[in-house]
Amino acid sequence: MSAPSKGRLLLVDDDEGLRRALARFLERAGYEVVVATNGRDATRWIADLASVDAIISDLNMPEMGGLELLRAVREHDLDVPVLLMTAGPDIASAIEAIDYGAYKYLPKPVDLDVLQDSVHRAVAVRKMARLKREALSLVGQSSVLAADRAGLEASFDRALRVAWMAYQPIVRAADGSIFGYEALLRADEPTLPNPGAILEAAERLGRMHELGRTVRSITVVPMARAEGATLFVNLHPNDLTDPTLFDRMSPLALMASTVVLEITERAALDDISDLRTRVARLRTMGFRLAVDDLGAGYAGLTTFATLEPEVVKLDMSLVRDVDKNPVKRRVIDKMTALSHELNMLVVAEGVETVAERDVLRAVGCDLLQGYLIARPGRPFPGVVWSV
Ligand code: G
Ligand code: MN
Repeated sequence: MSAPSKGRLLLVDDDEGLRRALARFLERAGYEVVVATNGRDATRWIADLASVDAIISDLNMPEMGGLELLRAVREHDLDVPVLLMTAGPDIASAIEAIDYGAYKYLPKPVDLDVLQDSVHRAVAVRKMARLKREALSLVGQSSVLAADRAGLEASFDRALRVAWMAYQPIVRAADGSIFGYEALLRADEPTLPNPGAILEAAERLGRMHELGRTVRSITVVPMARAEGATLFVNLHPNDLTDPTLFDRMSPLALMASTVVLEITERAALDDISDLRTRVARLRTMGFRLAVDDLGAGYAGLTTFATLEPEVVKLDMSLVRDVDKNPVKRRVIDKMTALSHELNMLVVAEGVETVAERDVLRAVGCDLLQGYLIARPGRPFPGVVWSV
């Protein structure tokens, strides 16, 4: 009897020779391999995806290619990792593949070491997703992250319908006067209880652009009332690939000179094609840019370096207890000085106490935002918020 399989892989390729060679290689590496000759053939497994740990598929195949297969798979299973192999990766298909949650692109000819490593990781991700759902159901939250597409789709649709924007003031550190407002997504949808859950749902469903469009369309209406104030709008890196963001006649674009687009330092910008061109175009349209959540978790500075932002927003984890923590104070002090050298405005986020505010003021932060000043709310009465 051989050792138990490391997992079941569905291998899809119309090239018989390659299919056999890869199957043999993966079987030797300890996996059970089932094969299909094209996307259509692979859909035999659709009803049984729970038993598949990862799919490795060619992109271009007769009858049904890899992207179409990916879409069909995602109708039924949001977790199973799909690795796409292609000889000529092009940007359009890569973007679509990412939108539909492809796990990885593998250039052909496939490097076997890379394949083995990617499959190993993919299967681990698959197992982690299963465990995460198990854990959620243990703590009685199984409904929060619907495992099936239909359920999540319904939650997401409801969230979009009831979405509204809360506005949190950003004030000048010097005198507390209003500089602007950050628009923050809210939706009273119990199965997606916070903006993070809505964002995760959008990612898993490949509906990021739809979410971004909704946010942008409902954001501007109330701001017409806030004369002279700057509007801070959060963008997900994925929004940068949405052509409607660059529409000069959109309501947001028409007020671009009073808008700062925030892009988080938490998510990687690496996958965005033509990033510099896109950023330059936003500037030509009159937008200013901010790096959001600076100092949070992630160590790199790609977003900062690439955007060369007009505004820097220090993450609240850095701000918290800055009055009690000399290391934090020194870091913020230096970040602020450096930002000023580069002509950037510094916003400290998540200010909760008077002691924090006093230190932030002392080290020269220009703008302050946080519960101490005001919670996000509906600041302009008389306006209809839900769209
Ligand atoms: O990632 P971003 O900085 O855009 O997120 C801002 C989030 O932080 C909002 O959801 C907002 O409600 C929350 N927030 C704003 N001010 C404070 C604060 O002072 N303390 C805490 N804990 N959260 C805050
Ligand atoms: Mn923000």
